[in-house]
Amino acid sequence: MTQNKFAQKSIDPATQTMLSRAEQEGIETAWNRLESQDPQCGFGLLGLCCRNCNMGPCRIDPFGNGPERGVCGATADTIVSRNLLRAIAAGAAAHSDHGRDIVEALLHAAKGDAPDYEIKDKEKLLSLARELNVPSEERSEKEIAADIAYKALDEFGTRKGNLDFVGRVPAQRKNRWSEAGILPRGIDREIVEIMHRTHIGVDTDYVNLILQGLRAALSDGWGGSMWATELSDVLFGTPTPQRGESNLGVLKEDEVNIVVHGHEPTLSEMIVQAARDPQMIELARSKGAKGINICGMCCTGNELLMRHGVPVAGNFLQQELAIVTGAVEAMVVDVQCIMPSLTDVAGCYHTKIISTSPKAKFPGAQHVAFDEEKALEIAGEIVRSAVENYPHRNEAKVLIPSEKMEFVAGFSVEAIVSALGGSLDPLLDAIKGGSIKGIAAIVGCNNPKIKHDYGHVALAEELISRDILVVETGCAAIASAKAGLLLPEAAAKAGSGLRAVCEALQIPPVLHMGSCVDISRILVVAAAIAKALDVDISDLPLAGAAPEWMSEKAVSIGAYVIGSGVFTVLGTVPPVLGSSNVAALLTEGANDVIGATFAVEEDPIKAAELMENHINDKRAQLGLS
Ligand code: SF4
Ligand code: MSK
Repeated sequence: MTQNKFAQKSIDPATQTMLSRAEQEGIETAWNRLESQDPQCGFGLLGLCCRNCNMGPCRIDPFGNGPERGVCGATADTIVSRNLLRAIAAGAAAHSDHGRDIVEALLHAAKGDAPDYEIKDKEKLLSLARELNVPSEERSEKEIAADIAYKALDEFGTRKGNLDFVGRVPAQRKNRWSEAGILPRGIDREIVEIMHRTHIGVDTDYVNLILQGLRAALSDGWGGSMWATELSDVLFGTPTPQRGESNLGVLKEDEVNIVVHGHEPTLSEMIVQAARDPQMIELARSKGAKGINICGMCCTGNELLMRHGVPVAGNFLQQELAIVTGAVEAMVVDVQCIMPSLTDVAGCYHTKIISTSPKAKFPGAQHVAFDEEKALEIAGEIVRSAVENYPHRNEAKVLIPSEKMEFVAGFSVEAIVSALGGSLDPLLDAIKGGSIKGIAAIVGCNNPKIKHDYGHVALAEELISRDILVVETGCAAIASAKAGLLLPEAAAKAGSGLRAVCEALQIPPVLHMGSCVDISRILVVAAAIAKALDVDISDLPLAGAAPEWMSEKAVSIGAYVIGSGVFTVLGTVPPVLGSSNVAALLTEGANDVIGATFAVEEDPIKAAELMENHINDKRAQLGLS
């Protein structure tokens, strides 16, 4: 097998090495399974199949040679838009339920039921209290935190008319949402309403359906995700710039390797703490290991690296490959983006897959139920189980790729403001003066339909070379970390204007702003800049991209990003092409309603061109040279 074959699948040498190893060992990966699905269902790719009732399943013939309506009479427009909405509902539910878990953790901590958690960022707690009109004078932090947690819980089925954080958007944007009837009312309410309206015989008007999709997505971006971010900061600390290392080379040959994978920081924070316990380190030594190495994967990795500089072993498509190194004693998973195949891969090694959430169990995995009331004790049990597994490692099977790369991450809004000297003004001045043309957000997953990491890295490099500052989250940010773009030295790859700004501030040209839910941080920056200039977010020289997206969460993200007024380029085609009306609404018509649209472009260089053109148009409209 030539190395070349694997270079078609990923630009990352560590991934190429491990794909080759997996093939030698006869281990199936997502890439193999994608091939085995070929050709994928044409109706599914176009969004033209419906299973919403048992008169179906129905499908519409896109060429007009077969049925044009489902049994109930639903058209292609209805079926495509309903399918899209159900994806948004699932994505918004995933983010928002994560948010709810964080709210509940804060509430438990405030009530004294979760003694291992403390309020790390008191300043942020007080700032939220002011924003939300929670009294703080002569009250304990726990009392304030409990009130904030109750306010947050109210947001899920709110009776107040709209979400609290709608107060963060410029008036122009709020007015647009009101006029379009998409002001998000309550997080759960919008998701439930999608499920109602997409039931057989309810909403069949594709425009009306898509508007509800936008409203539900906004309740994710400005609700569920934003609460997850804000209260994670209160509980675990607001991120500040941290140095760390990324890629599979962070796994250690002579230490107990524990990979924490998924999304929620509640358990992984405790695992980091438990692994630092001298008694646990001593136990590891007694088993022949030199120490305990905690590494992150996907967004759990992002949460930990943002706050502790914990190394990150990889992004979504590397989860199976981490196990193929033969050097992982335990992969501890919570929720979201965990491949069901992990237990099969782990079955070929000594690796334990330990599931922890009652919401996500995996046949073949060991389940250790997480409980906030005994968080550190349970984390200790998990770490101990991994340590005791170390002697079962088969040295003959160990292959850890050498590749690892340093990064600087942890750019919360507060950290960016601090790097700028206390306000966003220097950034605004750089944008007004043209040394930075605009800001691009690159977010989202990996997808084996796109060469792994190529979509992210090529786009980021192209944008910075065009003097566009890049902000990233999720697996996109991990791709940039591995490629060395999260280092201040990467400014050498930027255009002269952006390079000068980065060098003056000692910041990378690509800023890692966190996990998937932390796209809310990007929304906050966008809203703050718009307010400072007294314009709508859609007037700003901003653009978004999801070059390798795959999850329903990414569908919700895309919808709330354009709903917030930011033009967004998708690198993989969403299943909407079965309805020319829906496709036209998303790529053109939406501009009249929300001032932003989607574009689809698989080639990252062409995507950068689209984004720069958009940014230049917005600059011209603002009268900037
Ligand atoms: Fe078919 Fe209509 Fe039922 Fe969908 S809702 S499966 S289109 S009959
Ligand atoms: S982990 S949703 S693969 S970014 Fe947030 Fe990565 Fe996408 Fe999951």
